[in-house]
Amino acid sequence: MSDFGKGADNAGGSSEENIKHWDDFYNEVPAPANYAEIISGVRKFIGDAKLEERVVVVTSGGTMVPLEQLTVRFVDNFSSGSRGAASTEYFLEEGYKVVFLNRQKSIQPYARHISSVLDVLELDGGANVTVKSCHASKIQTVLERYEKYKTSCFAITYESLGDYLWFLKGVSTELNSIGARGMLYLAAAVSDFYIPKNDMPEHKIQSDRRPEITFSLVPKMLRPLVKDWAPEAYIISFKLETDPNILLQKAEKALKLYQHNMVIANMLTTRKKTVTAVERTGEVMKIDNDDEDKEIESLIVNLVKEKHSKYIQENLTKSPLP
Ligand code: 9Z3
Repeated sequence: MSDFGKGADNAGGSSEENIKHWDDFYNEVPAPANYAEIISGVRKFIGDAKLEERVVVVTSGGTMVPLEQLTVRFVDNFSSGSRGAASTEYFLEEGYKVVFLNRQKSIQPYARHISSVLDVLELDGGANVTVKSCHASKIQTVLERYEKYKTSCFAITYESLGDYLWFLKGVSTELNSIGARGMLYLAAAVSDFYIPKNDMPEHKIQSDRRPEITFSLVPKMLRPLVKDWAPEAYIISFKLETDPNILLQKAEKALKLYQHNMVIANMLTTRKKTVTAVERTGEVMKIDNDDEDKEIESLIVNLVKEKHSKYIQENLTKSPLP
């Protein structure tokens, strides 16, 4: 439990006064059915990391918020999962172990380079299935990279906001066991709104009248994440806006409020070309990608790896290894 009292937990502006405490959210939303099994797998995966190895938790994809208990309709946050999948590959190549917390059916590392099986395979003489020769060398390169790194990646899938937040809490608590060598890279697009179970109709909303849907505000989970779950880790959140005039100020406000290590600010329309990283130290770093053969995630991962190295060094000086 953090040192913030329940009343002040969500402090930071009058607009946040109506937000529930995060404990109430977890009491109200059931954990995913496979939660205990997944978290014990994560514990082993992180526990097996060698002393010199780093682990990053990459979150990826949008969260789904159901409108009905027997869900036919839902609202979704925009994210294809491209940022998370590409970043995962670059982290693996930089020697990180990766816990990839991703939305079901979102873009996947390595698989993203290969088009649909129906495009790459063909019936050879009517009996055997073979890879079309024009795709063979690319598929071979991707498979080689996948084989090399697959044991360094632990994938968890979620669909709803509730499942995402349960896994985030469990995984980040496990990550804290390796201290400063852990990093959280929160690229998932997480809903700010949800409907508590008691306010949600059981059955499909009928269309004989205009629906009245009232959302509640989701507690700001970055607060307990930084204070209680993974206080030792290097924590990076992403800030997504559509209005360029508020982007940087929102990023700076988040850093001030939650006291984590970095916010990477991006605009919906230009997110693949330019992002701005703001560190808690006040340093502002613009990353532009003008090279069509490069992905911006390779530049982002280079930068955050460098900052993470510095953070590990600083923490070693604070409490050197025995
Ligand atoms: C991001 O800003 C990601 O960069 C994108 C990536 C979702 C834009 P794609 O998956 O897109 O490559 O298609 N993620 C964070 C979005 C978010 O929900 N941030 C919250 C906010 O902005 C704070 S945690 O308030």
